[in-house]
Amino acid sequence: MITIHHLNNSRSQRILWLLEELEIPYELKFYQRDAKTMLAPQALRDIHPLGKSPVITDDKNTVAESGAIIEYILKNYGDNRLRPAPNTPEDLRFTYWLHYAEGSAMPPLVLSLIFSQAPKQPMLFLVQPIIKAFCEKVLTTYVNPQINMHIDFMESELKNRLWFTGEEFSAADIQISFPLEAAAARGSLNSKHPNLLNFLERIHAREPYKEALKRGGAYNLLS
Ligand SMILES: N[C@@H](CCC(=O)N[C@@H](CS)C(=O)NCC(=O)O)C(=O)O
Repeated sequence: MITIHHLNNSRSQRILWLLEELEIPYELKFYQRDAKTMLAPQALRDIHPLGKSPVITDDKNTVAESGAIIEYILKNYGDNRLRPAPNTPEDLRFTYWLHYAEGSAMPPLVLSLIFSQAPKQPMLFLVQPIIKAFCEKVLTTYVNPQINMHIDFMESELKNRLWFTGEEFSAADIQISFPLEAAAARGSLNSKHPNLLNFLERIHAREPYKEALKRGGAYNLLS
């Protein structure tokens, strides 16, 4: 049976949701972030050297990295569900979004978190205004425009299709949900993004999504 090593309030929530969608039984092992650093505990590094969540174990296999985990689950347990038929335009889009979520959409969101939190860290009183001004500059000249560019792109991609791969819901929608939920939680989505807001509404209404939340516990991407 698949075991999900689940860090609270993390990307791991997507894997619970995927398994709920596929109706595949799984075991959950909970790990708590350090309250100060927000980092995962050593116990998760005992499962995989990077100690990042999600990570799953299944028989002799340990699989890390959300996209790789999704591919592993679909390949071994999916029975062709939640992915388009091979060699179709939808299949190409599926692969694109599966990689895009972590490879392109997440980096500016992570930078945003780092540069907005950095000035709040304890530091010498005299350097604080300099650090604050520097972080502000990085955010306004690079990070925020990048986030907006990605959000506008994703918004336009849902203009003529219901889901990111096409008319059918797929595991790529699960993968892309995390950057979108993070962007929404940090106030980057607004009335200029009706398609993305509608996408979030539709995924939140899915029973397997709700069931995964019940099992995974608190999910607050702002913290
Ligand atoms: N690209 C990786 C990112 C994994 C990642 O950074 N996970 C975060 C949780 S959302 C984590 O484990 N943070 C705790 C830490 O870095 O110690 C994936 O999608 O699996």
